[in-house]
Amino acid sequence: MPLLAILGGTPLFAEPRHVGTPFIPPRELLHASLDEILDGRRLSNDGPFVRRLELLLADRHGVAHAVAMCNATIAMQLLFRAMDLRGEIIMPAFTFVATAHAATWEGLETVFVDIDRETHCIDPIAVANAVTADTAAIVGVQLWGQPCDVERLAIISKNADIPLIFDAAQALGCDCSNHSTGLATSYDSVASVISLHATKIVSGLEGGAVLTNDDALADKLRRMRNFGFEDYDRVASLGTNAKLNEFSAAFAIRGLECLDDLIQRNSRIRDAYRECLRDLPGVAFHAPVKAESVNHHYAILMIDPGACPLTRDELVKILWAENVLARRYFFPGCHRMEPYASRPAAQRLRLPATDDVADSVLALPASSAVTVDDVVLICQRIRIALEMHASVRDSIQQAAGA
Ligand code: T4K
Repeated sequence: MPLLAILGGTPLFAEPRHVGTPFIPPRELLHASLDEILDGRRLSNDGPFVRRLELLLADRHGVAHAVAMCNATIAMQLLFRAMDLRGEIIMPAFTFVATAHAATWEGLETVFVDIDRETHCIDPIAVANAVTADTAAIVGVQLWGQPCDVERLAIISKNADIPLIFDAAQALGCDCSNHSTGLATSYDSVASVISLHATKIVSGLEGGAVLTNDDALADKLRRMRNFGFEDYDRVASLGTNAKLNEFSAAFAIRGLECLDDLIQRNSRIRDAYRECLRDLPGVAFHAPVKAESVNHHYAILMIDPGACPLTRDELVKILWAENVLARRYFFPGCHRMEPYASRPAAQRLRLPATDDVADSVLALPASSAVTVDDVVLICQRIRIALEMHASVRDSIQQAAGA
């Protein structure tokens, strides 16, 4: 049995295994795209690669428009502004903080609601209870690339006549139907935002896009991302610079060409984790409800504090010592981060499912970061750590006291 690194053994990996290792498309193809960009001398401002990327993204997700932007956070901000939202915006607290920041940056009041313990996505009942006369929009987050409860959220949105938006930053390529990113053609005024950040399944180094079937909204967003220009000389409205550059677009196109292979590879990683972690006390591999419609870009463990002999945070330390840089996504929940935590409303806020999930979730290296063989070794170390929990805990406590 190998000696754990936290007990003085050699770390499992010489080089760190990150959760977010970017996928690099084949270099010769990237070089060819770069040459084409350099030869054409069109580097930005709605160039041919951005236009092609937009067509590919719209096609892949079955929507009329994809409006590419410099990242998903800015894309959300522009979307909120383009929709002229004012007042409160309902969203889960269990999300990457960008969801909340984008709304706050645009002057909206975030109303955090709880999540479903199984899916980790926003709880439609909590949403229905949070709707007030001041509600401007509902934001569902497609966490871990899973569609949240789109149907029930759409009913709430329709009944209350409140637009429904999806933060689908993690959901690129999830299912090819319109539900892939939460966008359903049958519901008006709905848009989804995907991310092309370096850590995402398909990356443009940085990047994002708004997906929508609303022609007027797409036109408005295209103007807004380019200083409000309507044509060469005419500025029609307030705008900013949220454009995606040509190299980012080309990088993302090359990634999209590999997307189906990536999803298949991710599924094999998922299966390996699930198989190797079976029967471990208090450790559960998070299974999306509709596995066939998910990109499996994230490998999420749930550590049950009542049943697992080690805490989630002890496991993080053990894994980091092995150079397995597992992450506590998304601890501690947006409602416990600034500027939200010190707001008066936060003192009264009770989000038990969010708090429990945020305390027990552990994201493991997945996707491009690991091979199936790596997964087997990582799980072996977790198994050993649980078996030797008493000495491991002693060692962690001694290190903390030193
Ligand atoms: N909504 C949701 C639900 C999101 O998850 C996100 C982004 C957004 C909105 C906003 O989308 P963007 O505006 O970013 O397009 C990372 C990413 O920065 C962030 O994009 C992502 N979610 C979030 C889940 O993860 P951090 O703070 O955890 O990143 P960082 O720098 O710690 O990187 C993660 C790991 O990846 C590290 O272990 C190192 C490794 N890595 C990272 C980069 C950037 C690499 O190996 N190479 C790299 O180039 O937020």
